[in-house]
Amino acid sequence: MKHNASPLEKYHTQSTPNWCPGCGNFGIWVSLKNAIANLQIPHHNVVIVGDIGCSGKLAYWTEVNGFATLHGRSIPVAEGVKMANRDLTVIVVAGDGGTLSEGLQHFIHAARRNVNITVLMHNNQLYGLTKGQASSTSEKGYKSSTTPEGSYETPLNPSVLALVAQATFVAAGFAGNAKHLTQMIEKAITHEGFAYVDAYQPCVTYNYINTYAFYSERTYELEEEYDATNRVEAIQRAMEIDGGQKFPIGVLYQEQGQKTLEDNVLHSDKPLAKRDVSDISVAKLFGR
Ligand SMILES: Cc1ncc(C[n+]2csc(CCOP(=O)(O)OP(=O)(O)O)c2C)c(N)n1
Ligand code: SF4
Repeated sequence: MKHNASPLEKYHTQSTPNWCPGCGNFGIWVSLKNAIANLQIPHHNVVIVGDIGCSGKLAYWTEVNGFATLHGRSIPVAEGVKMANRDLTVIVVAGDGGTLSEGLQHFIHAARRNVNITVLMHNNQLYGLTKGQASSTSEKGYKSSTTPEGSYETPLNPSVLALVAQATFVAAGFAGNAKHLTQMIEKAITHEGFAYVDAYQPCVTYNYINTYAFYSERTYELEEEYDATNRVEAIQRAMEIDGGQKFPIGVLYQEQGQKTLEDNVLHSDKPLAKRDVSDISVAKLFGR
């Protein structure tokens, strides 16, 4: 590392990000590094599970443990990592395509299982890596190679989906407001249970609708007196984005004290990976 390295450079691998200049992924990356640094989690205790896409490449460039998975399969891999070693901080980085199309079922079931992982969704409202095709969160009218006349499908609302699937933590942030997004990621990581962060991420190359200016004009921070323990109110707030005009950012919902998947299945705080297996035999499974 250079002697004048910035505090976040310790999280850089030897490769340099090849995101397009100005891409919102940079703001999300800074926020994630800040959050890990602020929480003082040792590098070796963090696992970033990257989906396929511009978003998932974040895992290549961050100097913690990384796992590159298939498109839409980052959540089940993250669940497996957490179940094997519950001491690890497990963070999924994935796009709206991987999370809400290819991997939609995993998103819903991980939420209701309350597995203690963070899903950080880079929501650029399109398929970035494959050149801007419409995704589940694209605005109606969004034109791309697969929607030349403009998308006619109603976009999914990811936070509402997470809330209906019984997620115990749901927050939203904006890549152009790294200070706030850092706080959201910190709260998600420290939450005991499934945590979802919807990060609004401008794709400067393909998305001319959901730009930095679009979000700067439309995002607002939830008021101090907002009650984040009321799921119905959270759903109502999350639904504000449906008109494409108002985007609340902050912790929409948090429910503490629910058992996690690890609590329910492992019955021990000791990670599976660290248990003594010397007296366990699999011979019976093979009929011996
Ligand atoms: C199962 C599967 N379907 C399709 C692809 C092709 N593919 C690779 S990246 C990508 C788009 C990724 O979009 P998204 O998940 O939104 O992430 P982004 O690139 O926008 O960050 C697609 C369709 C694939 N690799 N695997
Ligand atoms: S295509 Fe879009 S999402 Fe992908 S790196 Fe470029 S600006 Fe970012």
